[in-house]
Amino acid sequence: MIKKINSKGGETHQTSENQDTDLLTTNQGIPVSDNQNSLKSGARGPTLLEDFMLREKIFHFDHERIPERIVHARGSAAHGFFELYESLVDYTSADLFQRAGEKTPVFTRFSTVAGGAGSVDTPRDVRGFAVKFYTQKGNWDLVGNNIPVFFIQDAIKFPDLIHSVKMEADRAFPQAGSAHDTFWDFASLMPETTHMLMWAMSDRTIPRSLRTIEGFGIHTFRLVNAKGKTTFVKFHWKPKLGMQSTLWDEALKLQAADNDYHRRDLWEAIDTGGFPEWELGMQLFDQKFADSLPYDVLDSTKLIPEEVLPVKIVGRMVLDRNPDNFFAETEQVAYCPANIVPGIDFSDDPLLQGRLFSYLDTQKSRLGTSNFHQIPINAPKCPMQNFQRDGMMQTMVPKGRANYEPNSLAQAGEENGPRECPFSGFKTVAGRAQADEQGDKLRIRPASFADHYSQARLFWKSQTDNERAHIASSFVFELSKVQAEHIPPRMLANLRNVDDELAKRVAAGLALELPKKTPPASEPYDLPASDALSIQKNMKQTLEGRCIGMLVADGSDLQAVSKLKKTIEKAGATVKLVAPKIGKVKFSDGQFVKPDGQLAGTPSQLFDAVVVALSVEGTRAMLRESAAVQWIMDAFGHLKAIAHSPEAKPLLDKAGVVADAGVTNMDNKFIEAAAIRQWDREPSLRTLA
Ligand code: HDE
Repeated sequence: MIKKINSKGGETHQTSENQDTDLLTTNQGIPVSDNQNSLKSGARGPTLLEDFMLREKIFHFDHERIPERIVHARGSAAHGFFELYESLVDYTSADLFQRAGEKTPVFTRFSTVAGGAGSVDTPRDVRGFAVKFYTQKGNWDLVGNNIPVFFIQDAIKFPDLIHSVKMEADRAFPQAGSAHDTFWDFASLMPETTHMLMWAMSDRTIPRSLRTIEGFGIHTFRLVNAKGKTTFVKFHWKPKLGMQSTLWDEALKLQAADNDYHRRDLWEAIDTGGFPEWELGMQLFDQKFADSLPYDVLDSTKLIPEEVLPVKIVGRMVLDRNPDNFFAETEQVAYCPANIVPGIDFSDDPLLQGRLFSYLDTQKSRLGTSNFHQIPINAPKCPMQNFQRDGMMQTMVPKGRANYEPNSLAQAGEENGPRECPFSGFKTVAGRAQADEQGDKLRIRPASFADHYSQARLFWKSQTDNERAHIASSFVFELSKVQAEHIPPRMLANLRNVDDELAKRVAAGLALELPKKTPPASEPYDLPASDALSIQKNMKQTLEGRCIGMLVADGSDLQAVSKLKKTIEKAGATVKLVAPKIGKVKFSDGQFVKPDGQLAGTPSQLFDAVVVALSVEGTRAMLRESAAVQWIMDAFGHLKAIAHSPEAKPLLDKAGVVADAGVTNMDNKFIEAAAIRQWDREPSLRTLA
């Protein structure tokens, strides 16, 4: 119980009635008598240095921030579990993959790459997808992205890549975006980035929700079974809701509508019991299969199409609990690809090898101490003991003298500490992924990494017409922001190796001449198209997990609104009422209802489909309200289904809505239309490249 007291000076004191449990103290446990006023010499006099309570409070506040991650600074995370469908004992001895039905706790963090911790959620950017599995045999971190390939082949180029994409060094802009000179300068000089650029310019980098992205471990890893037999593996996460993205114009407007769009979406979904779920898949193969491929499985700019090697689904991850504290958990969590458990091993992928060093190193500078593994979110949930001692912020209190090994202290009746185990301990696989070319010390790229365009071409070929138009238009948008005139032609020259039509469309969009082709290091070849690479070919026609906005105003028909709302909710979506005033709406039958959002602050970008449920009187009022006209115009422009009451028709007309399959009455037709985007509408609305 808290009592409120107003003091003579007018400030509010809240004092606790239960002094045993609710007593405010300093960090030393000293009871605080006044949390409103500093210690002064006289009522209006100077503050005294003696005020240890003030100094402690301000001192701690001054140090609240820690260095943000150099990449992936902006992120959102949640707790959950991984559940195994079937034992993988034939492939791996990893404890979490042994027993069907077993659940392993996880903490999963999603992130953008380029922006700072306070940047927006919806720039065009790759999304990080990092999962910490707290297994009974130690922590395993699968630190991946939502794209199955990467920009570069060798870790030594990572600082260059990141410097080029982050805000430019002298001017500190642009924040969180690749549409600027230095990124395209670097990218166009590095043909190995081309495949990833195709993904980055596709709708994969403007997801609708973190709940609708795929995840990939990217590198080839190894599974090792109890007999020591190894199997190569590529990890995949498949979202239960299917993939879904936004449109570029929508993503841009979302930046204004809600900086925290993805963070809020994830939080609210978990908070209201709509737990996001992904299935874990594995592409499993052996050396013979790897040798049969025309590309190198150690090259992170290459993928193995699912049509060539199917993804075996082995379990599911459910995120069912929001963090208790953002800083303690989401900010302090320290993922590291080197956190690996017996039964899983690395490959010689030179990008992965560099990452094995980087993460541990960066955690030390971010978290300030080599004891960061003791922070609760990073600590394993299985027993942990060794002879490492001391260091800054040591919170464990090891007992006895045994801080070295071997020792014989047991013979003196003392604890002698833990010992290694040659059977259950982590053992590195002796074999190499590629048996040849080992031994010599060389700074060299293998010839098998030389082809930079064939899989970029595969990606282009595998998209729908509409997706291709989006990719070409993204290149146009990004390159149109490049001020140094020599850079776009160089990018076009590279794109000619991917596909001449793509290069021509981008050149036309920029009104530039098509330059001569960059001579490729290795002549690209054609691969069969892969449907799995397209978002639109894999979208689920469902309302599950989506959010529908309903525009209402005084005079709206509550019965019609309630009926449609119920049907939408039955189909798995949530409904939010948007009205001109947040306090209440007076429906036609005289009932008052409190809406969820105010019109000007709740634009239609926030919804997957919309309903305009206005009366004659409401329509008349909204015709004079630009936010209402814009609300409908954007929903139409973003290819969303729009249901409307007959009375709202004049407002739709004013917003330029033209009847099509996505414009319906407030009936079941809307449920069908709202499950997809109206892709056919797009060519009539904007000029795509
Ligand atoms: Fe990272 N990366 N990375 N990265 N990465 C970091 O570690 C690095 C790469 C990825 O939610 C940093 O703790 C190098 C590929 C994710 O906390 C840093 C190279 C993939 C996250 C680092 C790569 C990733 C990071 C910065 C090239 C997909 C966020 C802060 C060799 C497979 C994890 C930190 C989180 C974070 C280094 C390339 C994914 C600096 C050197 C490829 C999801 O250590």
